[in-house]
Amino acid sequence: MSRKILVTSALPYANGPLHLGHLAGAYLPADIYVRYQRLQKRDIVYVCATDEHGVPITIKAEKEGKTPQQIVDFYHEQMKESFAKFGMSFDHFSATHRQIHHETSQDFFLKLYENGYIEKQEIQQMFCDTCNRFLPDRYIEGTCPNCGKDGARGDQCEKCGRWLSPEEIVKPKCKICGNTPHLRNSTHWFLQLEKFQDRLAAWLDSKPNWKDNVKKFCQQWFESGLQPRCITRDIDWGIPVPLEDAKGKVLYVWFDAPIGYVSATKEWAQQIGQPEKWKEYWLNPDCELVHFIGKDNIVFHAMVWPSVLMGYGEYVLPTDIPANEFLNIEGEKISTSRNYAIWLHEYLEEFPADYLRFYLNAIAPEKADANFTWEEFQLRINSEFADIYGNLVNRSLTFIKRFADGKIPPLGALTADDQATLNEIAATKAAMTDALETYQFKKAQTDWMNLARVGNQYFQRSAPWELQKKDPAACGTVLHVCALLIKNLAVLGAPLLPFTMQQAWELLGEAGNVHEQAWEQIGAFVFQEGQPIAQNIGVLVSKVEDKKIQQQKEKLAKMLSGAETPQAQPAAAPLLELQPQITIDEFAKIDLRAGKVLSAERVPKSEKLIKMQIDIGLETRQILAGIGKFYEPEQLVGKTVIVVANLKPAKLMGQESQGMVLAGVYGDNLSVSAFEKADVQPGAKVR
Ligand code: B3M
Ligand code: ZN
Repeated sequence: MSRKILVTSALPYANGPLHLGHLAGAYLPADIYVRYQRLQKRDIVYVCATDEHGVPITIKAEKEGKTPQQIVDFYHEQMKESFAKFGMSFDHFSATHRQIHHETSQDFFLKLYENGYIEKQEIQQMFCDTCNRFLPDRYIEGTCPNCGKDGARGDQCEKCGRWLSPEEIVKPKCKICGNTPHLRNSTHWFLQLEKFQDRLAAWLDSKPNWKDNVKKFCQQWFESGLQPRCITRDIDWGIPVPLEDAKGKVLYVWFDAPIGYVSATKEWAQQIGQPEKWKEYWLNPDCELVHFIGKDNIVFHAMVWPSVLMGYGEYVLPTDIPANEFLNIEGEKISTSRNYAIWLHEYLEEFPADYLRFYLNAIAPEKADANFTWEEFQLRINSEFADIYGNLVNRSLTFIKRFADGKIPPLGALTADDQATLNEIAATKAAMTDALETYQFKKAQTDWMNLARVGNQYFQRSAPWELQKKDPAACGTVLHVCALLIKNLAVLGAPLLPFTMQQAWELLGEAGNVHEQAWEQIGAFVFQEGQPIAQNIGVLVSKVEDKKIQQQKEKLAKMLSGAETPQAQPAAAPLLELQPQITIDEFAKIDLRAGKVLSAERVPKSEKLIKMQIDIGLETRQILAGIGKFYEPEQLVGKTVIVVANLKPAKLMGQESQGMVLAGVYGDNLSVSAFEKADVQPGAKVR
């Protein structure tokens, strides 16, 4: 019997556009897995939805002066479109504000309530007098009691990952008005998590192959002991708590969101005209349930959600929860609040989806945080995807055009090299199968690239341009072997690079869809006799130009300095020519020192000049710099900058400047170079 698999990706909050961090965490790996399992002809369903409740939505709505409904409708549509362009192959993409989800969530709540896992409790809750309302967890910000960092939210500290309660927050503030909230009585309903602790522990013990990050997280939770958790809220956007004495209360978004996996499956079943079919997955102990998520969602998926499923009874429990770590961009944390991200819809206006799939998967944060850089993106695309894979396809097909009248030539007697090359297909298939089954998608792609590399080297060695003159039949065999490699690579690579692989499939003159082939056939594919390849070959994988990378880098730099809204285009300025070379001795004459800016003020009557007193360890210098259009004096104080300490003093607007401060200058933009860490000693030599 074919394996039954239900796959989910975390439900993105419908409160902003998708960015690359989302993709690398919960979406690309899931899509690769699902596409692979479909080729394996497994009975698989892949669902997702927008997460439309909770304060992430109401905060956004308040900020934009819109209703929550307007916000979620807008982002649902936008995400659906971006996902499709990125090649996400959900069987169904639902939304949690739909009727079916409300009903399903209320059913879960009532069932758990009847089964004795939910209890009512009078609690004290944060109330803001200025705003005259109870404050949901996320409307409270302050210092984390666990790690001591600022910016902890009432529900979780993003710095240390600790799940928090609002009353634990040190120095709490109302996020709307900034005032200090205080406690007031309110009735709420609690999920009795502690009743599941033993069962959860036993269940987790039965999962020795789970990723370390997930297991470690759960371990920590067990050690501190599970506590009852409040699953209702005093806001008016959400799913009403289905109890008589709970008027005005809604379900906590993290209670209803995972249930969205169930309601999305129900909706899918309705839409294919088999409304009961969802039960074949959810109510089937043999179904494999796989949740793809980012690491910030581990606790909800590995502890709370399984408890809910256990409390209901009948439901299957997660088989695996492959959680990914985070993706950073150019060494910086992605931050939607600071507006530092690469937005998917903007990326897609500039580059093909498969380029992003290729690069993101090449650096996937499977075991540790990963770092996206535009330069590495360009390098990986140009020197691997284009130069190795793209080149194999282009040269093979071009030669088939030239030497074989555009028809795949027959396979003649095989040399040892031909045979050895063909054998690599089966070896790659075996390696990729193992990698894909165990969520090692990065490794699967490396294996795939290696097969393309083998093909490219084989082409080079076989030198068909010479072989054609000496032995046209042997040349035909070489080209046939290359075409076979391309055909097998297309199916092997279809989960990774769905658009390009379909194009390659068509270039070979194959009919139909590469995604409808069978993994089983890999290694056994043949060609029809004299199969004509496509008329127009073109360039399958074209290179990424420097100019486009430069533009993207500037865009990010502007975001970081806060000068850029995500939509606006950066202006390109020409870069200055390089100067003639100097020797190391000449360079050593420039005495660069770390200097701490003690004070700064504008020079009267000058728009540009700022006068600073800078401590360079041995003495304090007065330095005037033409940076007044880019900085306010107070932004400079406290910064440790780089000073040219042995520059002859000069007079500017009548005042002496005793040195120079280094800055990056590009077009009409300028940024002072400063040390990231505050602990650089003034006077330290800069080399
Ligand atoms: N919307 C959190 C997030 O986007 C949340 C995931 C729900 S999965 C059930 O990270
Ligand atoms: Zn307030």
